[in-house]
Amino acid sequence: MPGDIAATVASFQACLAGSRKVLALVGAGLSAGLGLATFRGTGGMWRNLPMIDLATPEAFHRDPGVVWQFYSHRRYMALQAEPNAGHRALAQLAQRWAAAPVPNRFAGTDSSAGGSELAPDKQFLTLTQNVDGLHQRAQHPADRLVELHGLLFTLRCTLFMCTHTEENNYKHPLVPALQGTEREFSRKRREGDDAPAETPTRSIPEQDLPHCPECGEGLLRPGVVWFGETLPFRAIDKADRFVHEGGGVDLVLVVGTSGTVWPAAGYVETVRALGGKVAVFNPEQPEGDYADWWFPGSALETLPAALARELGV
Ligand code: BV8
Repeated sequence: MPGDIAATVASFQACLAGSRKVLALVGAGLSAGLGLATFRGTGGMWRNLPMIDLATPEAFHRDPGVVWQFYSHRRYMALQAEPNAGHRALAQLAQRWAAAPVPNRFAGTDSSAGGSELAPDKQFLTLTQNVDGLHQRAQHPADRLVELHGLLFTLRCTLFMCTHTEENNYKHPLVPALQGTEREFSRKRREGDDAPAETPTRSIPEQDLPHCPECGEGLLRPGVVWFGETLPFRAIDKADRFVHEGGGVDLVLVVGTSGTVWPAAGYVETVRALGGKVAVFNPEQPEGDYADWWFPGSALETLPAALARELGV
């Protein structure tokens, strides 16, 4: 490891070891390379449709069939993927810190402090923007994971009066009409390639789309947060309390995210404004000077390497 990288890792690891409260904000880049497109990596396109235009209530209202083909494809790809070393490293940190109270930093300075009594546990929380379910499959403790934008495998009824929600629905295809969403052909015809230039989206009649088994009437939708929709209150509340209560966050790990989507991106700024340090795990160099450490390369390699000492590996 070249000297400057070794020094970067060593100073990061010293900060991590001395931290009581660490936050991770995770984006699509952590799952990149698992066949799961990032929102910007493929030019933010899916079958020549801008992803950001598909992840909206308006798109679903306009043509639920196209939106369901988009999400059925992503469900399928997420099911084909396996958690990587980056997912596992975060899960291991969350597991390890759950049982790792820190020695009272002020032990011995005040007899009433009880000397060797332990300060509150070291606290760790992952805020993920990813909806692919790979953190959970990496055994990330659920009480230290906040899915800011929901999950592909949660389904919700869209009928106003119906509250039907189902979690962990991994069925593929959800309905026969969504058969064929498994494969995504390249958008550009390669020389001599007989694959279609792109897989045209089909027009699917609404009655053939997933419907609510409870009310029998409502169309089901993916249980994700679309652009223009508010994040789940419980997610925001848990994230806000972690950042604002019980002492500031000492260090935030910014993993595989462009930091372009709000309010998720705002947590990094808040931690920094409250005096926390920032470590970025991304091939793209962070703009400006907000990062105290930058680990270029793929997070599935850089993150486990940076956490190795704390994980005792
Ligand atoms: C809301 C689920 C109230 C669906 C997603 C200010 C405050 C509040 C809201 C806004 C605001 N400004 C604008 C808004 C509106 C909007 C927004 O942020 N728009 C953006 C485009 C400007 N926010 C909202 O609508 C949110 N709702 O706040 O409600 C409200 C509403 C309207 C107006 C005001 C207030 C809801 C946002 C949630 C949207 N749902 N996902 C689905 O997945 O289909 S967002 C979706 O896109 C992802 O979840 C993710 O959050 C985002 C993509 O971001 P990234 O994960 O960072 O992925 P990206 O491709 O961008 O970057 C990948 C990065 O990885 C890159 O940096 C790349 O270099 C790096 N990388 C690549 N390979 C690797 C790697 N890194 C490491 N290793 C590698 N191998």
